[in-house]
Amino acid sequence: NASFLAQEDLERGRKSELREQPVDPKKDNFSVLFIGVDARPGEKKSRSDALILASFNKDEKSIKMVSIPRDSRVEIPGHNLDKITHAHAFGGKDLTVQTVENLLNIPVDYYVELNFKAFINIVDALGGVEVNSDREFTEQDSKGRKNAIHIKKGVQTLNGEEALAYVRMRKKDPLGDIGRGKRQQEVIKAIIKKSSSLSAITKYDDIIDSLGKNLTTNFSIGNVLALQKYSGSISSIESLTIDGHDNPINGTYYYQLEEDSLEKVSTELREHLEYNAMLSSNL
Ligand code: C30
Repeated sequence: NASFLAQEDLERGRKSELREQPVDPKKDNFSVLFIGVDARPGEKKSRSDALILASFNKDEKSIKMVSIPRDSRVEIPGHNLDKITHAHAFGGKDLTVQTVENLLNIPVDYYVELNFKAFINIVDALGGVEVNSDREFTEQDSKGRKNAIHIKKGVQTLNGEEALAYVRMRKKDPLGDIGRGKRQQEVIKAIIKKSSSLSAITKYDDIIDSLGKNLTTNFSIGNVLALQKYSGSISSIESLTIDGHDNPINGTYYYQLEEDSLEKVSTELREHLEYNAMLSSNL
């Protein structure tokens, strides 16, 4: 396979510190953290604008996803309480992964870090994605041209630029970054759906070749091809929400995640990964 995939292990190596063994997406349940950045992946000083953790259960063929709002006030290892978006600026994907593991007490087995360009290329290579917008709005395009993108209300197929605008918009939604997180999850679902309907495996080579350094991941090419087979058999994709509320502190806007809700989501994801079961079987 001649495709180039910017594969990069985390500093910790293949295995999460919360795992006894590395997981193999071909035969184990696993988790993936999607990290959307407004920079080149690997550039450490940038913040992350989108953080979505997904768990995959191989027997149920199901996926659960949760968005972590970027202003969530959380403990960043070595940096006390701060916005989770800053974990990336302090320590890139490594610290972002550690922060999410620490917050939810769940191993993050894989990450996919991508920027605008990779996102646009993926959506375009798939021939667009279908969404159902709950509102009509205009948004800037990737070059910063104001109101260059027009999203209608209702079901429509978005190309790469349109899909990017769809997942970036927050100011015209009363739910702000929370509403934006929902649109991001909707688009991930649409991408999974669309990619499963593609028969030609060469499409994947095209996609991977188009990514260059705009997407980095610790999945191998072999993993990605295995996942592509998986995508056709996914039976359900469920969205979970961590409840929270606005919490400005000394003039800085933070989002306070609610402890009960955090606990509930953590438990649900752990069960979905059968993470406890795996630990006890190793005792
Ligand atoms: C391994 C492989 C190949 C595959 C794995 C399998 C799968 C399923 C792969 C799928 C991978 C994908 C495509 C995952 C999707 C993950 C997502 C949803 C990524 C999101 C897109 C992305 C790359 C980055 C995040 C973009 C976001 C959310 C925001 C950045 C506002 C400022 C100050 C103003 C500014 C204003 C707006 C839009 N902008 O956009 O503009 O920086 O947003 O809210 O920070 O800025 O506020 O007031 O200056 O104009 O309102 P932004 P902001």
